[in-house]
Amino acid sequence: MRAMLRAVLWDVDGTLAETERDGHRVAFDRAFEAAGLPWRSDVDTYGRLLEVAGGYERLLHDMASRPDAPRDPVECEALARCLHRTKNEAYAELVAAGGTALRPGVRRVIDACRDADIAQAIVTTTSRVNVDALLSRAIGVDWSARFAAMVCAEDAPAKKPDPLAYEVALERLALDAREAVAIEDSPNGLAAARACDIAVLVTRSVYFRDADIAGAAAACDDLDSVVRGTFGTARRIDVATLEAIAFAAASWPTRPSPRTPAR
Ligand code: XBP
Ligand code: MG
Repeated sequence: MRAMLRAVLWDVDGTLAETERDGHRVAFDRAFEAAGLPWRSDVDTYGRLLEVAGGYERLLHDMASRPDAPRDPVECEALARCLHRTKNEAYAELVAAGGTALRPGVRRVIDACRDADIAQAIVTTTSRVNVDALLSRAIGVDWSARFAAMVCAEDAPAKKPDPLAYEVALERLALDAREAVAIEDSPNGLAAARACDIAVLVTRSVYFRDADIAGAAAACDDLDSVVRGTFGTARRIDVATLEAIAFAAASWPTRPSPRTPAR
């Protein structure tokens, strides 16, 4: 079956920029400090928490093991909401100050896809305001003109590895899974896209350098690096490489849709 690449679906955190290590982690610490809390996350500790997708959910998970966090669930959730809000404000300040540059090759591939008339979408568990803060700074105020669809936490409250965000993206783009390639950095993101039968290129971020990425169609250290996959090997990611990834993945057996009960 000949696959035609019609869309590239971009994860945000870890894929476009190292926003987890340099953005959200630092912003959480600033929120803790502003609230007079002694909690801090060093790079490794925060990395372990990334197993939980969603900043609010991650914070609640972290608070569950902190002896000085409120024990009452209502109090705990109220504090987490307040800290998460402050974290997002601090995140906006950090990215506006240029603390989270795009990863190598990201801008080049976004522009190449635009020039080749390949649709692009944002598919992320972070909220819209955070995507806007990051891309306004990294690309410019007109950044959203490059994207045909944007699926954020507000659009898909069930977070990766739940496939909802990718389901919504395919629906909004009116595309079949085999017409898209997702670019992801994390096992949760990979699982979400694969559950929809979308071919995934993994660009390994600092936190997931050694993660298990079984099921990925191809992988690279960043988009300017050598990429290897079922299609073969290429010097770096460009439109031809993305097309080759989609083409090779099209011969894989189709997976049942996650929302379609198995017969
Ligand atoms: C990664 C996430 C996000 C961020 C924090 O999203 O799990 O939750 O860590 O953002 P993705 P919020 O890799 O899908 O881009 O605090 O807004 O949740
Ligand atoms: Mg990610």
